[in-house]
Amino acid sequence: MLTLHDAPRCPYCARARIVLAEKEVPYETVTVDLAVRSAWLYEHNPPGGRVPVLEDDGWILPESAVIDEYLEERYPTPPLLPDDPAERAAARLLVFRFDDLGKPYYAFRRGEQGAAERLEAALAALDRRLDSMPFLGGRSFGLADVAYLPWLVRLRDLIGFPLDGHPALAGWLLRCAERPSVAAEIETVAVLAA
Ligand SMILES: N[C@@H](CCC(=O)N[C@@H](CS)C(=O)NCC(=O)O)C(=O)O
Repeated sequence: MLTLHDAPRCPYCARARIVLAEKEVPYETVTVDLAVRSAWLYEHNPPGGRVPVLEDDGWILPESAVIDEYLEERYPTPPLLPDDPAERAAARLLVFRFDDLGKPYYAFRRGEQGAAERLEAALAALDRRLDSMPFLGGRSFGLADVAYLPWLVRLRDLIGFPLDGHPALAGWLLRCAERPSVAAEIETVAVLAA
């Protein structure tokens, strides 16, 4: 049995939750209070004791992007990376470059000057990409979408950041929301927003 050390408000944990739901893998959840993290977490994911952490039969894996790749290989059905090597690489590149969105997102959350403009620019880059393809990773939903969705859902539903200027991105969010895995995450965020 898998165990996910998880925090509902953590978007990195959401990456793992969405992949586990896509693959319909049963797992147990250890809900972590981010303000009071256990010695276990610091010991097994030093130095910060961050979540998510996945346990698979006693074997321990941190880092959301690595967890998602592990789940993809361990549970290949349904596939969340394209068959074509070049398309797979393009999807991985997008995950690898997540900080292009993450940095301005967290700068905006911290209220840094100029962060809203930098965040708009990052959203515009995603919007341009989605002008020519239905999903961030290409023709079908996959790990690249999972890598970005939790932040976009929080921007839209928790922070109220307008996405009106990015119609392809807003459409992609609606398209992804049709999937039970993403709908569940939207529900998690709605509870946080309530
Ligand atoms: N690079 C890590 C980042 C995980 C992360 O920053 N998690 C946050 C919660 S959203 C955390 O545990 N923060 C606690 C802290 O940094 O003190 C990943 O992708 O899993």
